[in-house]
Amino acid sequence: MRIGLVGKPNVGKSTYFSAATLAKVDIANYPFCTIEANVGVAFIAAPMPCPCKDLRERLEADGRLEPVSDDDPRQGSICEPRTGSCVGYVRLVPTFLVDVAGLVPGAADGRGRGNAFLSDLANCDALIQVVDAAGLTDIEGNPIAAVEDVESALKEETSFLTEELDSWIYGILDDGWSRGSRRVQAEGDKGLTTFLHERFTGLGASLSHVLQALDGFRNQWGDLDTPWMWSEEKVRSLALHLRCQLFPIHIAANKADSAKGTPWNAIEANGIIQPTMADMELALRRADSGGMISYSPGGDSFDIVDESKLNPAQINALSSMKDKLAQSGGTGVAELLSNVLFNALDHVVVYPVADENAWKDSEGRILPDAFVVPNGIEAKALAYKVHSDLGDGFIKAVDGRSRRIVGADHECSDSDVIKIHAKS
Ligand SMILES: Nc1nc2c(ncn2[C@@H]2O[C@H](COP(=O)(O)OP(=O)(O)OP(=O)(O)O)[C@@H](O)[C@H]2O)c(=O)[nH]1
Ligand SMILES: [Mg+2]
Repeated sequence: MRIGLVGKPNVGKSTYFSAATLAKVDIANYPFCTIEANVGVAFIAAPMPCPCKDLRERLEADGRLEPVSDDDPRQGSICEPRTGSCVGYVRLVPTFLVDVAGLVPGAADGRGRGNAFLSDLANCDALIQVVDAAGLTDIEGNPIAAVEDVESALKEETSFLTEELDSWIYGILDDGWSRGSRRVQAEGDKGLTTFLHERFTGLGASLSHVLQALDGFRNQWGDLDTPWMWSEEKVRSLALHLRCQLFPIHIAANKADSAKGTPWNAIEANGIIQPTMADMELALRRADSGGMISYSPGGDSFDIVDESKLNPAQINALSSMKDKLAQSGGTGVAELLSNVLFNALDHVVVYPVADENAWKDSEGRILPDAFVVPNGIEAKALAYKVHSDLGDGFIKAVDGRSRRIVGADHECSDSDVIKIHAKS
């Protein structure tokens, strides 16, 4: 999974990116050979407790494991994650985050980084547009004063990105339109569906994206009838419906700590809108990895490890952050990523194992892998994600919780533990 951060200059994209990808050293051993400069790995808490919680309960009940001790640094977790970490059964799973620079007017016409910018966006599974909800600076770098002005600036900013995407998609559509409409003449509605699907696979379009976009379009315009006669307005509207499917845009209303009121309520988006405080998240994560405080991303509070080691300025800064955090219920940074990944994209976490009883891999490690996959993924498709050999040789799978044998089309759900049997 790849989530792109986009927005005009100075809104806090890089701050958000650093905060979200700043992992404690002990969890940052993700094995990527090459990773582009603006790509990082964010560790996100799985929505359900790690299955090592159930495993521990089972082992304790059998008298094979002592109950958790008060001073257990892992607060009961007994899994051995190959990537990420697990403390108190909160399993952290990796996702790619991309800081996509270069949102300037006219990208669709090749201005700025132009098509390079747009294809960066197309490579992402979801987009988060970071906006400056405090109105600290306008396009020229001047502060915006009135709340209504911030509201209209936010509306302008968000519609600016969607309009850029709309014109880009319109360009692609317009380019092949005569061929597309000929296919409708020859093959009917089905022709248009196939044409759109082919035309936009490069941008990640699935058949269901296209069908849903056409549904929305039909609701607005009625039957598809004679596309070769359509006005530019009508083709542009189809582009808009496609964009809503291909690029749902979630909004990080950043700098919420300095915002007057809740100007983000004025924004309309076909995605999640979440107030965020990226620089506070960055400060808290740094203080946490420096051992000054103990803070879990997404938390609404933190503990100071040893107050006697801090100077008065540090204590002041921390206590003011603590107040703001309590008021807002968290910085919103981790929460937004988690909502995008698990709610908007409807993904779940599945744990493949080699031993369905002990929930270990072939080397005896407990629940080493946590895969982020589409909800309801079939067992065989999961096998392919683990290894192509496992997919090719797929025989059957075993549900590690019920110990039931299941077939290739068994749909996996959140927090499943799955053993895959394959011919070797
Ligand atoms: N008050 C406040 N300031 C923030 C917040 N997040 C970031 N900033 C500040 O906003 C300024 C710009 O942050 P960057 O992360 O560099 O912004 P950017 O969007 O990456 O900017 P470009 O790379 O120039 O496009 C910095 O001074 C940050 O400290 C926040 O949540 N609250
Ligand atoms: Mg930046």
